[in-house]
Amino acid sequence: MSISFDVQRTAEGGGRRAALTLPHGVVETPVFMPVGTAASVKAVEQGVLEKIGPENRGAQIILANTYHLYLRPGHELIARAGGVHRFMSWERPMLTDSGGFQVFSLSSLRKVTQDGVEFRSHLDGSKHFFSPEHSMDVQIALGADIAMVFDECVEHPATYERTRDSMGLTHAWAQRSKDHFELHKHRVPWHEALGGATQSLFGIVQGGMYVDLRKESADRLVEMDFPGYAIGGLAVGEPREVTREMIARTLEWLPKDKPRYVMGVGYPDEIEEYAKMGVDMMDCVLPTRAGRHGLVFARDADGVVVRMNIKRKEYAEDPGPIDASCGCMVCARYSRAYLRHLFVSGEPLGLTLNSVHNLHFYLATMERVRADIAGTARSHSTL
Ligand code: PRF
Ligand code: ZN
Repeated sequence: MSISFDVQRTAEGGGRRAALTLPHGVVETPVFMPVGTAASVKAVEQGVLEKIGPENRGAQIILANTYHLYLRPGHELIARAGGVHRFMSWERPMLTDSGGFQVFSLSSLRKVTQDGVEFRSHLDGSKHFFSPEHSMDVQIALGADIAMVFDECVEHPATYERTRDSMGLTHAWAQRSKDHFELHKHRVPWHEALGGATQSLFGIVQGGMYVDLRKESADRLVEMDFPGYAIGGLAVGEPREVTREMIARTLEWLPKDKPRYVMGVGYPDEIEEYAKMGVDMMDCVLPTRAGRHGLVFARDADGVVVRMNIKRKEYAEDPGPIDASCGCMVCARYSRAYLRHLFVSGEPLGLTLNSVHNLHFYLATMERVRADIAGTARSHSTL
């Protein structure tokens, strides 16, 4: 079987615990997916990635980017290496984003037509063209467990007309993505090795910050019948209450028996909040990117999330860990003073240790939410 989603418990706020079974393993949701843009979670080695998080269970699923891997080293090279799992030696589940969002945020001189997007590489300025069909071919060659439809994430702010037109394009591209994917999905590098399993293609709801467009987008995608749905176009500069409102409304219109994924969020308290509302999957560069900038997350005595800047002078002789309540391998061993020294000295190890701690913090946050959902649901059902 290529995908199944088994909801085990739903709590009062809408949060649910489920098991998402994919060709490369089972993912317990709600889940946070570390971002491994270029087939690497920056500064963190796969062996470490398999051990971070509560009880050393590691990251359950990671994300990679079609746009980056297509440009370098090339999807055909990765297919010849056996697919992205084997290429990077990561045997657990993976998801690839379609390239749509990255083309819009990273490349220059884009020309968007009904057919697709012409763009210049952020690496060398070379010209390329992505269509829904091409994104599917690239994602099938890469061979993640979950592929995403090719979409357009409208800029923020955008007028109603601009957002409606962009959403129309996204819907046409979603149908074309699905049609092409269904025809060619058996070409995934591990098709035969994994007993005829294939990738699963998720749809992406757009519609900007307009509730009626969001509803239209959700309805349209549900009609197309995907095995899972993402909510895209959020966390693009809008106030947090708007993000929450768009997620809350959109969740109502998406099927309860399929995974729901909010793309590119967020701060630790946000991922906790959205998971409790019923979001099953999230990804974000924040824990790793912040770590590489010397920002580490911790909880104060009340459990409230705080951000620490490890390079601050006040930590120069601080013998304590980043967060005494954190169970990660960094907090078990290294002092704030040492981490500050590494960061200030530009030692690569500093970037690694900050990233490992932050990823652990995110995975531990999600583990707590999963436990909370189980607890709430239990007490609720015994009332
Ligand atoms: N579409 C795709 N990837 C994304 C987004 C989107 O809208 C976002 C929006 N936050 C992040 N990543 N394909
Ligand atoms: Zn830690």
